[in-house]
Amino acid sequence: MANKILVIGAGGQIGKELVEELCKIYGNDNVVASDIKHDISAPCAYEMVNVMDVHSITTVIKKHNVKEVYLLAALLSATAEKYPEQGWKLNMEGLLNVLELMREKVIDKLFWPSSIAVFGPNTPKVNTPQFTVMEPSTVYGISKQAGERWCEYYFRRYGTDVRSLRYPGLISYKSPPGGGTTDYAVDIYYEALAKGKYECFLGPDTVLPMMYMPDALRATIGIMQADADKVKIRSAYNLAAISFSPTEIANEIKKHIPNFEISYKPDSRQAIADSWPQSIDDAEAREHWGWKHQYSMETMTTDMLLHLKEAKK
Ligand code: AKB
Repeated sequence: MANKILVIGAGGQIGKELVEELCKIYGNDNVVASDIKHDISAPCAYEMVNVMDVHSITTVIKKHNVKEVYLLAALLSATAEKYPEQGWKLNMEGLLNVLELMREKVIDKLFWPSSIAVFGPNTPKVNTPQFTVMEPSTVYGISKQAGERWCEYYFRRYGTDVRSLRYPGLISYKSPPGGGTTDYAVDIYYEALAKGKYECFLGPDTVLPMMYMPDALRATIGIMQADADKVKIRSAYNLAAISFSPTEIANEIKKHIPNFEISYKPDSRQAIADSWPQSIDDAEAREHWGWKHQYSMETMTTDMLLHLKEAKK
C-alpha cells in the first residue's frame, strides 16, 4: 500500500494542483489536503492545519496515519518583504516543526520547497551553478537558505529523508500565485485575455527563471519518487526550465493576441528581481534523478491561453 500523504498549504498555487496530481497517482484515499483556511475544496480528505502549531499537525498526521508530507505553506518574496517577521516565522517555524516530527520518526519523508530566492546580488547571474555564492538579500531568500541548511543538517545528523527543489517562478492557469515577484508572468496572461493590455511591475528587460506548472509538478513528484541514494543533495536542487523577460513573454503573447500591449511601471519588486539569477544550471538534478523539463515559453503560452480561453466560455 502507498504511504499516506499530507499536503500542508493545499490552498496555494502549487498545493491545489499538487493535491489533484497526487490523488490521480495514489488515489483519493491516500492523500490528505490541509491549509490554514477552512474553505478549500479537494478531491480527498481535508483538514484545517496551522503549520505553526505542532499539535495541530501531529493530530492530523496521527489521525490519518500519514507517512509523507509536502510542506508548502509559506509567505513569498514580496509579501515577506512587507511583513519580515511574519515571513521569517512562518517559513522557519513551520519547517522546524515538521523536521522535528521526522526526527521523532512520526513521518518518514518530507518535501519542502526552496527557491531561486536563495541567491543574491553577488551570485553569478547566468547559468547559476548549484554550489556558488548565495548571500540572499530578501527575508524570503534568507528563510529559504536557512531552511536548506536545516534540511541538510537533519539529514546528516538524524538521517531524515527530506527532499527539496529551488523553484523558479511558477506559471499556471488553474490557481493564481500570491505575493511573489514572478507573479507578473501569470497576471499577464489573464490581463491579455481580459483587457488586451498589461501594466508590468517589472522593467522590460528583467530576465528571470520560470517554469510551467506541469513541469514543476513532475519535478516535485519525481524527486519524491526517486530512490533515496539518487537524491545526493539534501539542501535543495537547482531546477530550471525556461528564462524570459517581460518583453519576450509579451512578444510571445502577441503571436496569439496581435493587439496586445504591455507597459511598464516597476515597483519595489524590481529590486527583488534584480537580486536574483537570470538563468539556472540544474545539471545535478538532471544527472542524479533524471529531471527533464518539457515546456518551452512557446508551448507554455499556447497551452495557457487555450485553457484560460476555455475557462472564460
Ligand atoms: C516569488 O516570486 O517569490 C516566488 C519564488 C521565485 O520563489 N515565485
